[in-house]
Amino acid sequence: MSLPVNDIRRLSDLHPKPQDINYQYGTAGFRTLGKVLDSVLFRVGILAALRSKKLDGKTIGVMVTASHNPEPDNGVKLVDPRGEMLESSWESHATVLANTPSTDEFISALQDFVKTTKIDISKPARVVYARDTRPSGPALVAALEDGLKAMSAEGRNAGVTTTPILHYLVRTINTKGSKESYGTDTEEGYYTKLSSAFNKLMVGRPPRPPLVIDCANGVGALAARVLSRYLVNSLPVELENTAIDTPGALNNSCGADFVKVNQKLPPSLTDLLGPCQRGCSLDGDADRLIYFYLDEHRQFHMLDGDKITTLVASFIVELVKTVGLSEKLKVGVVQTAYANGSSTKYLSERLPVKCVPTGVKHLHHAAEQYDIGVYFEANGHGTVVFSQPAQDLIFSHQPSTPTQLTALTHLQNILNVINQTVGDALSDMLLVEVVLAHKSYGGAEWDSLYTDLPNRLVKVVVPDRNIFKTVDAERRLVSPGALQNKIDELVTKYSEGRSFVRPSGTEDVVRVYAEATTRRQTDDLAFRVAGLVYDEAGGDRSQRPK
Ligand code: G16
Repeated sequence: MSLPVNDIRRLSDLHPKPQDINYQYGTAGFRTLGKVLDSVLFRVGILAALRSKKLDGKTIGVMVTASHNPEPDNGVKLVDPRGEMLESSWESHATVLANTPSTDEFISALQDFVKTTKIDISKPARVVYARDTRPSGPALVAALEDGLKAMSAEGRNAGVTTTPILHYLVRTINTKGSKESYGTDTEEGYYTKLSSAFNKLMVGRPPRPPLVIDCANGVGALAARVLSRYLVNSLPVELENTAIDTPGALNNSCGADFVKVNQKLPPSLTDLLGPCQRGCSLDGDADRLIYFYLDEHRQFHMLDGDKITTLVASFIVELVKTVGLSEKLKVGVVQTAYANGSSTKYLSERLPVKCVPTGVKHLHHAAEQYDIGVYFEANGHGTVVFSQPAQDLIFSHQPSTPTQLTALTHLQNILNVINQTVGDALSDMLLVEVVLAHKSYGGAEWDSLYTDLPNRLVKVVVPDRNIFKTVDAERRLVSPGALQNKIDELVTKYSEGRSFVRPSGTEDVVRVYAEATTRRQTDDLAFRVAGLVYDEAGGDRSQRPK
């Protein structure tokens, strides 16, 4: 059997590739302005069908979202059968196929690809897809559906939902009826699984003050609203920034990325959050989570992905120890270069810690090397993964004392609260709430585990970010030229100074991170490094960061 060339040609002609754009499957799939993604979505539909055929008809996921990016952006990412990110070797194929200029060249690239990858076209193709609330979403989904139609793939439209729910659906569909079954393959199955485990964990805990959830005016608002109905007796929540139909509102002065980068409350929450009250922000597709609280003087404190790692990893280690399984279940942590130096120091004194490049796909794979791997990027994107033997042990272990039995039951329920497929803001939020309730912590107690070094993230717009090449988990630059030496020299002038530079994989910018012992020094270091980056990349002098 060969590719349905006539159908592909007819439909591909409806989705021509713009001539002057070069697409790249980056940190989180293809991501750019929504209005230039039509051909990409059509081609991704075909690629998803081929990926499914290659994997013997397993269901592949496609999520249409640009997550934390501004509303005019959109994007698309593929999800592999266990709910994980697309295998990295296929990312370059995706980039090649998205960039072939004409329908004829696209078809010939497809034919080569099918041959070299040894794809059996006669196999079935199954794809489940969803989108976030962006206005460009419906047209992009229609283009994706044309790609599926061209391949006669079986498509399941999961509608408007969060990225993590789509990942959950992929895993549940593919494990249905097997001994690795992950739950019921519906949204309701997702809410029921997470909330029933959460509700069990909250039995007997004192009532919690309401949690304010900033939904970034995105799809998380819809999901949080549904989830809250399952939590009426366990967690009171107040949903804010839920204006999913207001043009321009998505991620605008709100959401997890805004809070993390600006290190302040979304202005819309200023009058809502009371002293000592905690809140959290989701991002545009609800896969990132940042917590915060106001102290008694109404001063803002952020609890980011590093703080979540510390809280969650410590709690899991404690439970494993109480159950008596410390020798058999090794807990480890994965971070990126963005992790605050204080968090890495605190964690490394207690647990194995690994540093990998940015992108949950890198963290996820590294975390899978542990029995229980806890990973969060500082930006709040992360989860906990349990190896299959670890899960089997947790569900088969026979406790010897009532205390062990209680801890084991908690561990089992925790496993079900966690969405192990990918970072999931709502699942992570429930996990954090469980730990806070069990430890009787408020924001201040949680925050006191270690003190963050002041840190600063700066974006630099340069003519070509691709000239920036990194090594050592993105902590060092090898290109351009002598820039790394200049950064090294600068950093020595700051007490506990650290800074690194990397090209973003989701925005057309270069990112600069800096930390030092004081806020002033940190800002100074960040802006000086940004200036070096700008000069080295040949930027226009008048736009140089100050
Ligand atoms: C995506 C990735 C994250 C990454 C972030 C920023 O998040 O899934 O792992 O940290 O982009 O990446 P970069 O610095 O390369 O732009 P999201 O929430 O936007 O999908």
